Amino acid sequence: DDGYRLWLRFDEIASEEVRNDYRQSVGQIFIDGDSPILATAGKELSDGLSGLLGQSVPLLDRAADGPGIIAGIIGQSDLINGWVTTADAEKIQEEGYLLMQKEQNGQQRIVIAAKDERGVLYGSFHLLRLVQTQSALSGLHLIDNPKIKMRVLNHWDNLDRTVERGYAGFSIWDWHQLPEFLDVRYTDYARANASIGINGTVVTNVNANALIFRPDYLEKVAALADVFRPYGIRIYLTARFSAPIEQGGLETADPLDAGVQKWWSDKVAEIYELIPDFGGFLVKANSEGQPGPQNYNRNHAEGANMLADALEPYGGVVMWRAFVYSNEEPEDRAKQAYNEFVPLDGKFRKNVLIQVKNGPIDFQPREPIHPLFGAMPQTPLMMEFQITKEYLGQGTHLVGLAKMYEEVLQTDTYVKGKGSTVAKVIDGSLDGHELSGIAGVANIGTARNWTGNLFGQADWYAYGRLAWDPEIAAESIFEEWTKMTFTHDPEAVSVINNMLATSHETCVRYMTPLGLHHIMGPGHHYGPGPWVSRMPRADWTSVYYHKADEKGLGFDRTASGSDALSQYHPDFQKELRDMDKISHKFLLWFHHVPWDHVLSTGNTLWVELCREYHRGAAAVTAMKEQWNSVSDHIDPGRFRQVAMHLDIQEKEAKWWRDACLRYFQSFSKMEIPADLEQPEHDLEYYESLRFPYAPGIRPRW
Ligand code: BDP
Repeated sequence: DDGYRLWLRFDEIASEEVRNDYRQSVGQIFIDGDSPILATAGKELSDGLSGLLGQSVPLLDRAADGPGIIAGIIGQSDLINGWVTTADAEKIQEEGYLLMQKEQNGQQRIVIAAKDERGVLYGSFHLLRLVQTQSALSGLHLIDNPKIKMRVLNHWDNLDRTVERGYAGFSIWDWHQLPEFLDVRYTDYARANASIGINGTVVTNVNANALIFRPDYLEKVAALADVFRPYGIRIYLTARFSAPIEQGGLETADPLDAGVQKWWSDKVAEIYELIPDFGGFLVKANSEGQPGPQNYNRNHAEGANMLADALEPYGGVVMWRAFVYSNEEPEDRAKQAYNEFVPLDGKFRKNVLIQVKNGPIDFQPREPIHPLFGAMPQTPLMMEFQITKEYLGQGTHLVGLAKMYEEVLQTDTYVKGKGSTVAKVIDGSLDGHELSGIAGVANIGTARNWTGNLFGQADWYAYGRLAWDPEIAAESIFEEWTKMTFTHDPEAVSVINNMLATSHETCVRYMTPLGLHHIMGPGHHYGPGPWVSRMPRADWTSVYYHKADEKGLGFDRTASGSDALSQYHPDFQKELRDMDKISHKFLLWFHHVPWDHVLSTGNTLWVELCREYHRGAAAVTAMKEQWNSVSDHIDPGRFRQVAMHLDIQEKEAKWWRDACLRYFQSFSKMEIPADLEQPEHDLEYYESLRFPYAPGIRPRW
């Protein structure tokens, strides 16, 4: 097995008894209604259940006697209306569904009822998941509504098929052969996304190329949109702010210029002519060299609103990123987005969302939440998570990201009292926003198993499930995924879940323990590089972030330092202000701590740092043993893929540990405790390593 089928594996259930049981309840299907999305639901149910039950589960053209599945839209299907109570119907929202087992007038049914066709599709996938994980259907009665409206993937895919920060091969979009050639992967991609509730995709890189707006490219985009539509997925594009110059031949891209405004309105009209359900634009402006409104002395709101006005007549939105950089190097980059965006709260059009990375720096193994969450109550804020592992072991390390997503989503901002979690900010409930959204930077490529590292599939899966409902516990997502992907053996499931559940903390330990951050190799971000000190900008170096000196280690972001801490709510600050009370997770993020300072563990900072690095590396060795213990339950092809990656991860975890300890030791001048394995090489050796072809580097246009 090579992993191509992801979690959508519908192999025959091993136990005949279980199969027979399901045959009684889901042996036939009737979908009342006719539309491409309903047809998808029917086909998925029929194909999936036929595989699982080992016999054909037919899609009927009318409801037959005898037990089976009926599905349809409330208000449109008389049959469905007859099965759903008003009380239940009222609870179902857009894209949500009711899934129940019910007996009525002597008929046994599994009912999937929704207010719209996407709801029926999502309910169908939920039912498949229940059968795949061998859950009981009798007495089933659940209503599930998505908490977040726009659940999108962001592809950092370039038109030449390279993928920025991609570790799974090349881009799956074959622009050259589009629109005529439609790779079967486009359909399989859409299925996989629909199965976890993802309803949008931005197919182009945030470092955008205006060529996408050329008429022939728009036809290619339209061809992809046509493939995605029956799966309920809308397409979005990144908009390069200077496109009116590059594609329109104008002299300016000033958002207040009438000619520029007209160019965008005309372009948007052209897009909607081809793609009537086009979603809108994602924009990276005035960041890392990307053009933006500030080039014309306009602010982010003026830039975003100009595009929003062009999209508004068609119901399109602008997702405007808060990942900005000033040209001058700031004393603390962590403060910048907040400083630029908070004053603009209330100045954005209704169809603008601000897309904010989970933390204030850049997708580090662990960051505190971004201070913008909760600080712009008048503006819908989108979460941007990275699914691709730019800073977390890239293509080779097993790191269950759902734990990290959960930690971020459940963090309390305190802005409206206790319980004002990040999840409630982004689902719109805290401030009563109509629009809500979440984005995940995709980890998908041409690799046969889609994500390169097999366990990367778990991150894609978990992202979709949390986008649907940010309150789902990571552990229950791991359990679903493991059962759908690998095995039902209870022992093996628990071992694999444990690997997923602990691996994020493990990665933090061997890369950036105690709140360290941004100490990776330069440019490609592969491997350790705490010594990096010469880059075009100081805030691209490592020394800028760890501030190691003979006294101690860490970035003082309290009032005695950059005071970035003051950007958070006072109750949030309280937990972090004091270096003796702060959680060790964020110690060196917010404090410059003396090497000999004694921490709550009883160890000095130096000793704790050494022990954390060693705990991390040791946990990878343990993970290898755990994986070996489940070998009987995994097919040999996939077992080996994972085993080989774990070997690399073990080697690299030790490399991280030894390189970082050697480097920090040159400041602390203290010994690594004698009971710990000593680094194999000296610092010069680690510093001398070069990786000119490490994957995922940004191409220079
Ligand atoms: C950083 C990446 C860079 C991206 C940038 C962004 O290193 O490749 O372009 O973020 O999010 O994480 O725009």
